[in-house]
Amino acid sequence: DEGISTFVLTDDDVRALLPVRKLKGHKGTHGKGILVAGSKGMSGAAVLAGQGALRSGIGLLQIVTPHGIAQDVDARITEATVWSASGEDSLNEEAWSVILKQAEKAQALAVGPGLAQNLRFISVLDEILKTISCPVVLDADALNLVALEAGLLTSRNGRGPLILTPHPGEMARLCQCSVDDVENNRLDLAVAKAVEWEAVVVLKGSVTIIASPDGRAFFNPTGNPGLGTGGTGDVLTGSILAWLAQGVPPLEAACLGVYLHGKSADSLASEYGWSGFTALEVADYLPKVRRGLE
Ligand code: NPW
Ligand code: AMP
Ligand code: MG
Repeated sequence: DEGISTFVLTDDDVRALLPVRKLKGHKGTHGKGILVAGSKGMSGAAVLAGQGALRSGIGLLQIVTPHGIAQDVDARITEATVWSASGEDSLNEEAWSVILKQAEKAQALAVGPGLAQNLRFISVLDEILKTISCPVVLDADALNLVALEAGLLTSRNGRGPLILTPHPGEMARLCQCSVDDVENNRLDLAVAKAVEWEAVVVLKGSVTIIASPDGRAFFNPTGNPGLGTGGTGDVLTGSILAWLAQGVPPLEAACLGVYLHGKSADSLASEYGWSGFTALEVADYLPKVRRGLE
């Protein structure tokens, strides 16, 4: 559209964004990220986001998840540390103390995959938006909860950088419109909301749009319908968390995460076609596509 500067991401763009590892780099220098995710029946979302982060090279991953599933998540994701926080089936407002304590020592925070919609968690989201200074990614149920509380995104007094990763259904809830309204107006809506919310908006779908709060938009050419299967969005959230933790700036971390996630699915599709590969496989393939770009 007129007035909106648009770009199509390329291999060369993305190669230039990849962080370079130092010979003496260690897990501390590779960045610590906090993932707030999971609830009863959706512990898999925490595991998938966690694998997305680990396969994107995060130094240290700490998962905050409710008491009722913490043991399960801990057992299924060997490399992460797991913090059991307040709430039996889903996190409640008392989880804030654990999140704040962990976030003080982290480079990035991601909230939402499989979180469920416990209304008592809304106050925690408010605190996160107002007090956390590191970059924050909101996805899935964090977006659904934010959508229930008008003004949460616009009253945050610009703390840390914010990245939102809605699929069209979540974007419709955030904008209080229909999925058709979103799909018929993807570019304008993504950019308008990125500017309004002062956030990077990753509007997912068959051509994901990464909209910057400065009014630019980036189209992602990678990915295929094989990604239309449960858990792939959770993997993307973990991957973006990892790039942020490694010091990639917010807009660039979103572009890098989206592009490599799609390219991983494209590599899997060359073997399997457009169906039947899984979200976990998309995560597991990420280092190979990254390596292919270097
Ligand atoms: P429709 O049907 O077109 O009107 P929800 P969710 C729309 C967790 N997960 N293009 C579509 O609307 C997540 O992390 C846990 C167009 C559809 O009905 C969340 O916390 C897993 N429309 C929670 O589950 C694995 C699209 O949105 C609706 C669209 C709920 O998340 C799975 C569905 O969205 C899952 O990741 C598109 N491309 N995409 C686990 N293993 O633990 C979506 N829509 O109601 O927000 O449900 O995305 O499944
Ligand atoms: P979620 O709905 O949160 O699990 O996210 C789904 C992921 O799959 C997002 O990264 C979407 O961009 C991607 N995706 C879904 N359908 C397609 C499609 N037809 N083509 C490319 N990517 C897709
Ligand atoms: Mg999702």
